[in-house]
Formats: sequence, structure tokens, C-alpha cells
Amino acid sequence: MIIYKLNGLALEIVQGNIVKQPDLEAVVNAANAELKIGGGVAGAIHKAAGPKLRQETKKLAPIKPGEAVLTGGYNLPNEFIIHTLGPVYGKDKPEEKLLRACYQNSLKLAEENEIKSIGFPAISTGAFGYPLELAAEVSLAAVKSFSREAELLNRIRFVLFSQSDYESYQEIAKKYLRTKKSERN
Ligand code: AR6
Repeated sequence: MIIYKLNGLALEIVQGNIVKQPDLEAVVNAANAELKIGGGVAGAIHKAAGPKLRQETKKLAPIKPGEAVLTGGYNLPNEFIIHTLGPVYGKDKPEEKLLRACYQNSLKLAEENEIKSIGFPAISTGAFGYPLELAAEVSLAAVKSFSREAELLNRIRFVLFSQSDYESYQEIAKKYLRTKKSERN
């Protein structure tokens, strides 16, 4: 795990599974527009949270690229799930602006709900085809800019599923963020 300190906010980069982050108040779902089960992160989250999650998301769907909505966490160890729809790379344009909006709107929703810690998967980088390196820069920029206005939220964790995605994220963060705090394995 690598931790950066950004204006008093801890930004953590870890390799792991988004459904196994029990110390976070909220996790973010890389959702589909219908907020249905789906594959990847959405599949893992719905499977771990249980069928009651679907009852709640039914009432909130559909959502548009860049939007974010909040539900309970049900059987997940987290109190809340924030569902956001990333852009499909090459289709939903402008991709960068829409992906940035996913992070900004999720963080805004977290603040509005007095959430202090949140975990993000690499939105849009799976089935939606967004190149990981480009997506990493967008996510880091969004968090960096949010850190200047964050109030209650004090911990943001990027959870990368594969070792290679984790390593790429680390490399990009090293270049992008100068104030490294600590490094643990
Ligand atoms: N924990 C953390 N990261 C994960 C996990 C996990 N359990 N599973 C996959 N990833 P994706 P998208 C990584 O496809 O690109 C779904 O079917 C994965 O390696 O989940 O936004 C939905 O229903 C990749 O790096 O999300 C939508 O239709 C990243 O998370 C569509 O896919 C995102 O992969 C959304 O596509």
C-alpha cells in the first residue's frame, strides 16, 4: 500500500478487491446505466451485497455517464455504496470530462452524506475499455482538486484488482503527486 497526503486527506493506493475493504464507510460501484448486476465490479458488489441492493437500485435507475447515486451497503462490510456510470471509451464523449465527473460526483455525494472514507475501483477501465494509464491520471487529478475543498472526507482509497494495474497506478501517482507520505507492503 502507498499513502499520499494531499491537503490533510490520505490517498491510498492498494491492490485488492473492492468488496473486501471493511475499514471504509463507502465503496464505489463501476455500475451500468440500469444499476443491474452485470460483470466486473458491479457483479462482485451485487453478489456480495445480496438481492436487497437490487430492490433499492431499481428505484434509482437509469443513470447517465458521470452521474452518481447512493444506496445502503447491505451485506457488504461498508455502510454505503455509491454507484457511478463511467463513459464507454470511444463512445461516450468527451470521455475525460465524463470520467472526471464520476469521481467528482461520487466525492460530492460522499461529503453530502458525511462519509469520511471511500474506496474506488478503476472506473471504466474494464468492460468500458478506458486505457488504465489515462484513467489513472483523470482519477488522480479529480482527487487532488477535491482535496482542497474536502471537509469531512479524509481517506480515499484506489483499489486496483490486478498487480499490473496496481503497479501502473503507483507509477503514475509517483509522477503526479509529489508529497508521498509512506510506503507499506
Ligand atoms: N474489485 C476491484 N476492481 C475490480 C473488481 C473487484 N472485485 N473486479 C474488476 N475490477 P469493470 P467498467 C477492475 O468492467 O469498465 C460491468 O459489467 C477491473 O479489472 O467492472 O466501468 C457493468 O455492469 C477494471 O480495472 O467496470 C457495466 O456494464 C475495473 O475494475 C460495465 O461492466 C473496472 O472494470 C462497467 O465497465
